[in-house]
Amino acid sequence: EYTPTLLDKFSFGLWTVGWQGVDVFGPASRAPMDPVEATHRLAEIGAAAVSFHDDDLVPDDARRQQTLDLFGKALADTGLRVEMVTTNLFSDPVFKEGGLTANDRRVRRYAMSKVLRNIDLAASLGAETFVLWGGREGAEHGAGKDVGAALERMKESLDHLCDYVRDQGYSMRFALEPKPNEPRGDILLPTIGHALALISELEHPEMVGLNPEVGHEEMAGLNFAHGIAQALWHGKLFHVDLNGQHGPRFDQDLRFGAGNLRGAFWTVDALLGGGTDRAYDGYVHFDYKPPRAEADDGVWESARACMRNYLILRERVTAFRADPDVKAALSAACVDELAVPTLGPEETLADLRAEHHPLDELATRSVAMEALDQLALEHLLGVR
Ligand code: GLT
Ligand code: MN
Ligand code: MN
Ligand code: MN
Repeated sequence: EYTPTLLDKFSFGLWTVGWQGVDVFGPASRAPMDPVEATHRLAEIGAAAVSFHDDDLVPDDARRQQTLDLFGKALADTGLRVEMVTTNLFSDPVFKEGGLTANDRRVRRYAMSKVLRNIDLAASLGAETFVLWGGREGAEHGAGKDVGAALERMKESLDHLCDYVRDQGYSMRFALEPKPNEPRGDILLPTIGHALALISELEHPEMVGLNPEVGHEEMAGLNFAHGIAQALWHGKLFHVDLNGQHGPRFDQDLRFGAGNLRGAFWTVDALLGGGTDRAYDGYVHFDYKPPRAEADDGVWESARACMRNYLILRERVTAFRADPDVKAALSAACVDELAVPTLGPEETLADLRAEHHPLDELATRSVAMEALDQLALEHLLGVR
């Protein structure tokens, strides 16, 4: 039990298990990992798919075709798919002041060309989701960035990219990944809500959705389960990055389940629809970093643990939702009633203004939420 199957649709970025442990205070603590080896190991432990940045897989242009041939063979040998691809617009110092929204127009033109080239690669490998994480799209200073102009350039880029995908006939959608800060002091499109608002300004909003990451929302003190529930409601949860985080501090990228465990429980619940039919049906993608102190054994232990923790939490969440005591507690808390429109079909605003509102009763009523939450906690703790 808790053994992943292909139906679980688990996916990992090559950059996750491949992270060498470079951080702000020190160089790599682990040797580079060959993408072919990573693909085989991920298949062995039960992943269904992989994702990558251009720079993870084909950093070296001279060896590009050779690398792609070897990777293609690894995919064929293991049966893993490439479900998502993304472009690194953050490591190269040319992107130090941004990629698609750099003040310097030459940088923006290079960034676009890098994305376009990588979209072709993504399409050739059958990836249907293209993530855009704008880690360097932002600022450290007040007057250094015209935020409105930067958003215009982001819109311009996305409009062109959508046109390109349509013109090529690729079956591919874009997923924006919000993050509040790090590496820039302040990043544009810092949260799920900011990114959703930008999407509504695009020429092809149906082609652009989100790839929210647990830690990124929690760095901003936000409730990730609520964030993805809203994204689902908008039909915009195109992809997801699961990992762990301990509250507002640097981006920890812990394995899924570590850090805010209660948040992870509600995250899995939200992905399963939170008791509604608004469930997520895409790949369950882990974007975490095996801690720098670990050697190779710890890398694979943490990768296995991401999936295992997801499966354990899925079991707990499913048991919580199926528990008759929980169903009774949900109804005591009137959770279903929120689905009933405030105004009845035959009613007018005058009706509700004219009616008697029982304020004393409303002010003193029980909301019965503590009992409901305690049931959730007991399911999470494994005592029910
Ligand atoms: C980088 C970042 C992640 C993003 C990746 C996609 S890049 O590793 O920390 O959160 O998902 O570009
Ligand atoms: Mn168009
Ligand atoms: Mn992160
Ligand atoms: Mn991510």
